[in-house]
Amino acid sequence: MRLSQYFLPILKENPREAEIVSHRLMLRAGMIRQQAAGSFSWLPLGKRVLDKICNIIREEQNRAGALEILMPTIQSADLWIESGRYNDYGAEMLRIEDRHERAMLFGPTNEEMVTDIFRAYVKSYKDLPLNLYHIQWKFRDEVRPRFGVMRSREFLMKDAYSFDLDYEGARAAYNRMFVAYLRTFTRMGLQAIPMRADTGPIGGDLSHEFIILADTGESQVFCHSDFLALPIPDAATDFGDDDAIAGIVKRWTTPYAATDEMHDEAAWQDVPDAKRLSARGIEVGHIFHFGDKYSKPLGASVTGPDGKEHDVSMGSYGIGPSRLIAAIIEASHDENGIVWPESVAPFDVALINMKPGDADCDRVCAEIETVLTASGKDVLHDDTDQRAGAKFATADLIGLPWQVVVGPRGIAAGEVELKNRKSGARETIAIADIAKRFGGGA
Ligand code: P5A
Repeated sequence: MRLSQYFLPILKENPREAEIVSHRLMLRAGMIRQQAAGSFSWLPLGKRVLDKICNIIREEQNRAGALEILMPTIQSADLWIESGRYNDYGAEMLRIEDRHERAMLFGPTNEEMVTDIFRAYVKSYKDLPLNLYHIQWKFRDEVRPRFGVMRSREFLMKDAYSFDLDYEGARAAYNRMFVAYLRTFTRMGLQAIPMRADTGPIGGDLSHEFIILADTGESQVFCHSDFLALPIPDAATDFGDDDAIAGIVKRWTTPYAATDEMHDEAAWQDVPDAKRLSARGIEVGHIFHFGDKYSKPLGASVTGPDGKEHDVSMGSYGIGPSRLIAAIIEASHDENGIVWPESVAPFDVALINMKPGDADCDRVCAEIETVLTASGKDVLHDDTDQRAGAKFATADLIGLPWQVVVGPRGIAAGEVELKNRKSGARETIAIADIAKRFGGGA
């Protein structure tokens, strides 16, 4: 992609409204634009990151056996009246009336709607377990939308919903999502700690929040430092083996970890002083088991092996992809800008032409772009006539993992400069070796 043909509205000044670094950098790097309080447009660079995040989430949901669907954003109030949540949900729900004066709402979550899908089709325990998820926009009229996409009113959510015959099955489904979450966040370069959490308006008796430790986090959290060294389940994890999955969850729930609301001072005192981590945290995922809270009022039951009707046992499992982007930036930036982990970077390489218009520079840049693209790398080729300093500042700000700098002097020696954004390390490399260096052919 040539920068001269791209849409990257970089801001030179620090936007005054941004209180935390991720919000400031997302605005400055031209990733998002605020449209109203807590509502944002995603510009090309931001949209690329959002898509990468969603793809990682999707791969791990699918690996754990969940099936992707897509439900509408606008819901009828009827289902919420049936479940009993229509009044309980309160002012956070955006209520809408259509032209026939029917009560509608912009979905803050989808437990009711997915239970309605389930009850329409599934009648036998033989069709279980089932886990359906979607990645869809939600609206919550937050009292205090703030910190950009971290706490917005309209935000993206991956929400999965599991259906099982009994508690044992539901617990296995909960465990599968728990393990899928450990893999998901690790793949994004994050260290997420599962913590016992309050269930709030979703309800139920078992819930974990997945927390990224960061000074700008909104919640106070308490955990054992052993979490930082626990091994992450690998890609070969067998999600069909309930006992193995339960073993991983046991390991990840044994050391002490709790959010403020669930904090138990007595248990905390049992953690050795040197192992206590009391910090601020960002909630990037939240999973719930709530049994028959929705299946009972909505009549979602199946015939069991005993020939009797059973209200299915359910759970729901959320991740905030839009909030995740802010969390990743909070965890990975420096004074010059964002430092993207490779797995979620909008492009892999910033290719910087130091002298556009110079025939050799233009030719070598075009060749490198072709070669890198052929080896599967996404390249943002800065062919603009900005000053060198401005080009470097932009490349650092948008935080692509690699910068390839092409100038006339280097070309004369058959070389270009390669800079790693994270370490700052620079090396000169023969133009002929570029493809090999990035994992492509000779
Ligand atoms: C679980 C899936 C639920 O809504 N129902 C379906 C359950 N859980 S939750 O904890 O309320 O939200 C899930 C995740 O969504 C993100 N999130 C937000 N992101 C940005 N702005 C917001 N205002 C916001 N609210 C929730 C979080 O990542 C949360 O873990």
